[in-house]
Amino acid sequence: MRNNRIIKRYKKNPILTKDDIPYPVHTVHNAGMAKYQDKYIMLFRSHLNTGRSIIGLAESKDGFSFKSRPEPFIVPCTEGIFAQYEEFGVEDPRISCINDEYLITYSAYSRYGVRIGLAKTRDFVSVERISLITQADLRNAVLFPEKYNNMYVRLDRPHSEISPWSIWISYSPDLKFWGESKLIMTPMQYHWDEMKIGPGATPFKTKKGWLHIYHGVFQTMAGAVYRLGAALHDLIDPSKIIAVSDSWILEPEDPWERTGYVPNVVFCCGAIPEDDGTVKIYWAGADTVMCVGTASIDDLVNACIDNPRN
Ligand code: M1P
Repeated sequence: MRNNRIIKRYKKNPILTKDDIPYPVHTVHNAGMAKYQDKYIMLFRSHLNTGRSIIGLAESKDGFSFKSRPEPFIVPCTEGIFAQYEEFGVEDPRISCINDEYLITYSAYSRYGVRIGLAKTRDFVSVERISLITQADLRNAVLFPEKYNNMYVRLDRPHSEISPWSIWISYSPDLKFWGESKLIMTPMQYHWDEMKIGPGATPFKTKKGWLHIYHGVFQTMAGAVYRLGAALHDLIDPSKIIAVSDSWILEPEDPWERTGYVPNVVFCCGAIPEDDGTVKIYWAGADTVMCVGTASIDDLVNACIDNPRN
């Protein structure tokens, strides 16, 4: 039965856990992904045993077997404006490569709420902060890896007491000033993502549109369940959504997805499309470990087009 799933789980999941990290951490999760030179780069979040988070880096030649660097890659800044807004930690990185520059969005937590920080690297050795690109309270920001009308394009998810928590799009000429924001996708009532949705992996190009893997949340009597879904955005205008798969594409099933730091969570911040028409999708199980699976890109596109929601 499991073989019929769109996403085929890697048999040796989980692929990275706290036991693989050479410094003390409590979790390894919510990792942004990129290909750099001949390697897969995983920027993963870890809770420290204070409950606050830092971001580490692991590398792989094959996309399945990862080795962590000896030191974390991004820790809360201790100087200037970033220090004020990263006091409680840095979380959930996503990576987008534009013109050989790897742009990293991450959640910056402080007593003032959660903002989105933006940093860049060219070599995954040094990293430079660019700007805090939102005010509080926004999370789950990811950049498209191409400009549209000469503007950088961002998806994110503001929190609000009023609307269901939805996905918005914004544009920037310089990565610092963002605007023209509008809501482009909402949760669907009495559906697997009815409580809230949020941007997930960096969108990737297919023949039929930008494929975006997002997360959706359903509230049950036993707590929230986080699943993954797929949405197809227009290639010319990414604010236009062509279709959203009516069904989820991944739900918590394995023991390390159903129990852990936060039970019943699969959460994705990165996916790597390959030349053979498949995509490696990386997700965290229960906010605790990292997992990987593969899918045919056509199957994901068809899940949106052949079985769309209204
Ligand atoms: O615990 C599941 C996830 O909860 C939050 O995601 P969202 O903002 O969509 O509810 C985040 O804290 C995320 O890091 C976490 O994995």
